[in-house]
Amino acid sequence: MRETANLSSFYQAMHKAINELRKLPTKTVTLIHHDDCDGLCSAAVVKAALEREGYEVKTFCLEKIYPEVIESLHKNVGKTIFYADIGSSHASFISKCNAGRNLTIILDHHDPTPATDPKVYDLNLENYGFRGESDFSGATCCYFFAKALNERNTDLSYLALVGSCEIPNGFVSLNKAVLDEAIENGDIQGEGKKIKIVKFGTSVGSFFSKLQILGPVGYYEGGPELGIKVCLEGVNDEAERKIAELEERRKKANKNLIARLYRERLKETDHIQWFDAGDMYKGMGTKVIGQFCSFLSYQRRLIKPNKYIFGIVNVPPDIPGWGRLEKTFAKASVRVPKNMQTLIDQGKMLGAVDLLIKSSEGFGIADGHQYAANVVVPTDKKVVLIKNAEKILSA
Ligand SMILES: [Mn+2]
Repeated sequence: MRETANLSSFYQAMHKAINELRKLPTKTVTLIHHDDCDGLCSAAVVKAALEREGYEVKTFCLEKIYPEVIESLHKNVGKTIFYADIGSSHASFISKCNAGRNLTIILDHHDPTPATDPKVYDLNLENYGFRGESDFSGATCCYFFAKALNERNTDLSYLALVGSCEIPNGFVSLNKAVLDEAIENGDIQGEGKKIKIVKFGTSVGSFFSKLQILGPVGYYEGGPELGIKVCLEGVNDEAERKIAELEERRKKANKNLIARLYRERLKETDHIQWFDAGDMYKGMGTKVIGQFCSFLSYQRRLIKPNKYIFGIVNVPPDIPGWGRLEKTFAKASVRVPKNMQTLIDQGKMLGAVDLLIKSSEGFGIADGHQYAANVVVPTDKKVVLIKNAEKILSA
């Protein structure tokens, strides 16, 4: 019963963090969260759970862990900071920035680095023997926190399931347990892909798709805030209109980019196929490039099945709710075509996130999973990144 043992040490750590939270006099919490559907669901779960306990929650949506942003958030003392569906990959860096100053609770499923500050609790279930690629999402992890905080919070289970739709293998392991529980409690109804959120009367899948547009595409225009509201209250007319408008804009940009790639083809090295979209997604969150690369990985007439896909886009310098970044950045998203995934699992090829961490060492902020990852680098390091990656893969 290895899993049981791991889960019990997870809950031990969870309760330790919650005890510390309850001991603190401050009732204000900063909640940093990711911008995609899972990030919005994660934020909604934590926000609702904390507000029910009388906390005031300020949400702050981040696409990436920008070092200067993290440094500024942790330089104060005595604050309570949550990270939802983001943060684990940089738990070491966050620990360094925090240096014992603020209670920091990370609820995430991305590949973790060790948290080295005792005030930083990384409650990622990857640290307890589960896989963030298949067994649980950020929202699932947040849901476990909500339930540990107060067992009445089981009504939020639907959000764990909506967030978990980003995991391609369906609901297994921890997610399967959440699904069973949600059905038993009557919060979710139905079977397979058609499962429904009872209180909203919408399918989990369509709810996921809408939030997957609202947060990432609408990042620079209040999409995340609206998205969290939608998570808790359902999709209203305002949200419906916004989603349609954002989707239209993205579709147009995708279409232009696909046409361009058919015309110019992707650039290639021995192990990499890549393109630079520049400002083609201007105004939209940079997550869209990852979503485009995922789509591209299935376009057999455009891509080689045996090379890593790199898609690059410019990052707007302004972080909503924070300010302007010092440098200008570009983001590279990496996707791995289907038949390379088995090779990665067998250890015969480097996983996407490992590749990006190595090839951007010293100048990039990389994170993600083994089949899908991204990195933000200073604009003038785009070419260096590709060169480094090729060098690593040729070695
Ligand atoms: Mn996630």
